Amino acid sequence: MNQFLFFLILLFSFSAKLCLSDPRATEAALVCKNNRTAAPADRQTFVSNFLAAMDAVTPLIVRQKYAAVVNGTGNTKVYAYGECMKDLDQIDCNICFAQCKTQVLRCLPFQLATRGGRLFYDGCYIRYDEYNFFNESLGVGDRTVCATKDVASSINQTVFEANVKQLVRNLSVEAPKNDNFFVGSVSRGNVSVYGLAQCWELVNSSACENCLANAVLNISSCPPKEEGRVLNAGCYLRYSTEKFYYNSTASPPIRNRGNRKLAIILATTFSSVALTLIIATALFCLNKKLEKKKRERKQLGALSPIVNKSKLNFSYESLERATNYFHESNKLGQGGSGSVYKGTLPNGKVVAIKRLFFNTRQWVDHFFNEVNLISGIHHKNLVKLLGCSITGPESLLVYEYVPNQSLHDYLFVKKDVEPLRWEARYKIVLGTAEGLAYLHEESKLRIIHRDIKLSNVLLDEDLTPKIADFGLARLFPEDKTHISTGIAGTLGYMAPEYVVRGQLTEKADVYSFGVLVTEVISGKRNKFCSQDSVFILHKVWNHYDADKLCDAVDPAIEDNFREKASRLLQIGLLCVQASAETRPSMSTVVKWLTEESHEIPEPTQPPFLNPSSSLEGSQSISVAPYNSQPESYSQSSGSGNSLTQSIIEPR
Ligand SMILES: *[C@@H]1O[C@H](CO)[C@@H](O)[C@H](O)[C@H]1NC(C)=O
Ligand SMILES: *[C@@H]1O[C@H](CO)[C@@H](O)[C@H](O)[C@H]1NC(C)=O
Ligand SMILES: *[C@@H]1O[C@H](CO)[C@@H](O)[C@H](O)[C@H]1NC(C)=O
Ligand SMILES: *[C@@H]1O[C@H](CO)[C@@H](O)[C@H](O)[C@H]1NC(C)=O
Ligand SMILES: *[C@@H]1O[C@H](CO)[C@@H](O)[C@H](O)[C@H]1NC(C)=O
Ligand SMILES: *[C@@H]1O[C@H](CO)[C@@H](O)[C@H](O)[C@H]1NC(C)=O
Ligand SMILES: *[C@@H]1O[C@H](CO)[C@@H](O)[C@H](O)[C@H]1NC(C)=O
Ligand SMILES: *[C@@H]1O[C@H](CO)[C@@H](O)[C@H](O)[C@H]1NC(C)=O
Ligand SMILES: CC(=O)N[C@H]1CO[C@H](CO)[C@@H](O)[C@@H]1O
Repeated sequence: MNQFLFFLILLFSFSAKLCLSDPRATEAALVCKNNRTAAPADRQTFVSNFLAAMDAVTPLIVRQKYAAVVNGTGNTKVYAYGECMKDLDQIDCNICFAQCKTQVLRCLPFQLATRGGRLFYDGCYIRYDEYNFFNESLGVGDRTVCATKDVASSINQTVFEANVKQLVRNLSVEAPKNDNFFVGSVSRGNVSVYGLAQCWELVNSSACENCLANAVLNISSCPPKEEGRVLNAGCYLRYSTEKFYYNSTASPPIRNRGNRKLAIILATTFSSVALTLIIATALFCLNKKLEKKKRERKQLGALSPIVNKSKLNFSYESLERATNYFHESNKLGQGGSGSVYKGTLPNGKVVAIKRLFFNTRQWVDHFFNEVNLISGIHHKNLVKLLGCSITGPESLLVYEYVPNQSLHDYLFVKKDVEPLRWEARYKIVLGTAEGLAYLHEESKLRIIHRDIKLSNVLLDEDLTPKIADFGLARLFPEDKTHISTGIAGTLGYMAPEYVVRGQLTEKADVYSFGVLVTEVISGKRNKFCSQDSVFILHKVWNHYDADKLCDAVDPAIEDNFREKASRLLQIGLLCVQASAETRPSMSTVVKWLTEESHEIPEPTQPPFLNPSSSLEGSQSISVAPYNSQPESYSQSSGSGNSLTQSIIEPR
C-alpha cells in the first residue's frame, strides 16, 4: 500500500509539475536549408555525422542547457547547436529538447541536398549546418513570425503598440548586459505585454546587441497582432499578451522529494530515448552500408517492374492532384510521422494520404515490401492501407478514408454531438479490442501498435472504431524516434516498463488500451492536468477499492447500463496493472467483453511502478516507499552512487 501511496504522490507531483510549469515545447518555426547546388555524393556520411552530433548534444543540454558540437571532417563536417530558454528549469529544458530533437529530423538531408536546419521552439532551439555558425548573429534563414489574431477589441491598439515598442527596446538593451537574457513586461494604460529576449550562449554581447536591434526593427511589424516572434541566427525575441515565461528573479520552483522522483522517472525516460536514438543511429548506419551496395546496382527511380505494375503503387502526381497539391484546406491532421490530407482519386474514391517526414527513397525495396505486407492485413477494426507512392520527391502512404472523426475529437472536442450512448461505447471498446487482438495474435505479422490512444481510433459513419497508424513502426525500423515525440502528450498512455526501460511487448498496447477504456467509460481524459487535477486511473482505482466502481462511470451513460459499464472499467483496471505479466492478452479481453457470463478477475495491482518484477538490469532504478529517504533508492547493478549521475547524464 505504501508503494501505491508513493505512486499517487508521484503522480500528483507530476500533475502539479505539469500544471505549474510548461516546457513550451511548441514549434515557433522550422527552417530547413535547401542548397540544391551542393554535391550529394557524401550525403550518407553527412547524415551519420549529423546523428552522432545530435547524440553528443543531448547529454550536454541535460547538464548545462546549451551545447555546441562538431562531428566529422572535411566537407561532411556537421556543426550542431542546441539551447534552452534561460527561464526554463532543467527538467522543462530536457522535455522541450527531447521533443525538439525528434522534430529537427524533418530537416535531415534525405531530400535533395538539405544540409542545414533550424528549429525554434518557444522553450528551446536546435540548429545544425555544414559551417561554423556558433557565433553568427544574423543569417539568411532569419524569420519574423506574427500571430494571426489581433489583440482583443477591448484593448486600445495605440497603447498596445506603444507598450510593445517600449518593451522590446528595453529587452534588447538589457539582455546583452544580463548574460544574454532578459524577460519583462510593460503595463501602461491598462494594457500589459510580456516579453523575452535571449541570445545564444556563444554569441558575444556586441553581436547580441546587433542581433536584437535587428529583431526590434522586424518585430515592430507585428502589432496589433497579439503575439510576435523574431527568430534570428543568434537570438530570439518574443512578445505576447500572455505571461508565458517564468520569472527568474523569483525563487526557482521548489523541487520537493516527489519532484526529485519525477526527475528520476524523466531521466530514465530520457535514457531510454537516448538509447533508442543510439540504436536508431546504429541501425541507420548499418542499413546505410548494406544499402550502399544495393543502390550502386539500382539507381533511384528505376523501380522494379513488380512495383510499377502493382496496384499498391500510386503515382506522386496523381496524389498531388487528388489533394489539390496538398492544400491546407484538405489537411486532416498531423501526427508524429507526418501530416494527413484528404484526397479524391480520379475514380471518385476518397482516401486519406499521409505525407511522411522521412523520405524513403533510399529504402525503396524494403519500404515497398513492408507496404505490401501491411496492406495484406484486413480487419474491420483497422484502417486499411491502400498503397503508397515512392517515386516522387517525398513518400506518401494512401489509406482508406474514415469519415467521422477520431474518438478523441468525438469525446472531447466536438460540442454539437450527443454524448455517446452505452451501445456505442461498448461497440467502440469491443471493436478496438478486436482490432488489437488481430494485430497481436491473429495476423501473420504480429504487430505491436505502440501508440494506442483516443486520437488513433477513428470512427466510421456507424461508429465502428478503426485503429489508425499501425505498422508504421515496421515501415521505419530506423525511426525509433516517435517514441519520444510526445513525452508529455502521450505519457499517460505509456506502460511503466515502456517509459522506464523502453521495454516493448504487446502488453504495452494492452496498458494503453486499458487507459483508453477508462477514458471512454468514465468520459474523462487521462491527462495529468485535468480540471480537478485528479489522474483518472487513480480515481477509478479508488472507486474500485471502495467497491463503488459504478460511481466512476460517465453520468451520461444510461442508468440501466451502469452495471455493465463498470464491468468494462474493471477490465480497464486489469489492463493497466503495473507488471506486464499480470495484464491479460487482448484475446482474453475480447472474451471477457463478449461473454457476459464470464467472471472477470479482480485486479490485484494498481497502475504503479513495481519495484521487483519489471525493473531490473543496469538501466533500472528501484522504487522505494515514499516515506523512506531518497538514499534508499538503489541501483540494482553498476556503480553504487551513480544515481545523481544517471539523472544528469542520460546514458
Ligand atoms: C551551397 O553549397 C555550395 C557547395 O557546398 C556552397 O558553395 C554554397 O555556399 C552553398 N549555398 C548556400 C546558400 O549555403
Ligand atoms: C563523431 O561521432 C562519433 C560517434 O559518436 C565519434 O566516434 C567521433 O569521435 C566523433 N568525431 C568527432 C570529430 O567528434
Ligand atoms: C566565431 O568563432 C570562431 C570559433 O570559435 C572564431 O574562429 C571566429 O573568429 C569567430 N568569428 C567571429 C566573427 O568572431
Ligand atoms: C487609445 O489611447 C490613446 C492614448 O491614450 C487615446 O488618445 C485614444 O483616444 C485611445 N483610442 C481609443 C479607441 O480608445
Ligand atoms: C527596462 O525595464 C527595467 C525594469 O522594468 C527598468 O529597470 C529599466 O530601467 C528599463 N530599461 C530601459 C532601457 O528602459
Ligand atoms: C518577478 O517576481 C517578483 C517577485 O515575485 C516580482 O516582484 C517581479 O515584479 C516579477 N517580475 C516580472 C518581470 O514579472
Ligand atoms: C482596466 O481594465 C479593467 C478590466 O479589464 C476595467 O474594468 C477597467 O475599467 C479598466 N480601466 C481603465 C482605466 O481603462
Ligand atoms: C563578437 O562577435 C562578433 C561576431 O561574431 C565579432 O565581430 C566581434 O569581434 C566580437 N567581439 C568581441 C569583443 O569579441
Ligand atoms: C523577416 C524580416 O522582416 N526580415 C527583415 C528584418 O530586418 C532586416 C533589416 O534590418 C530586413 O532586411 C529583413 O528583411
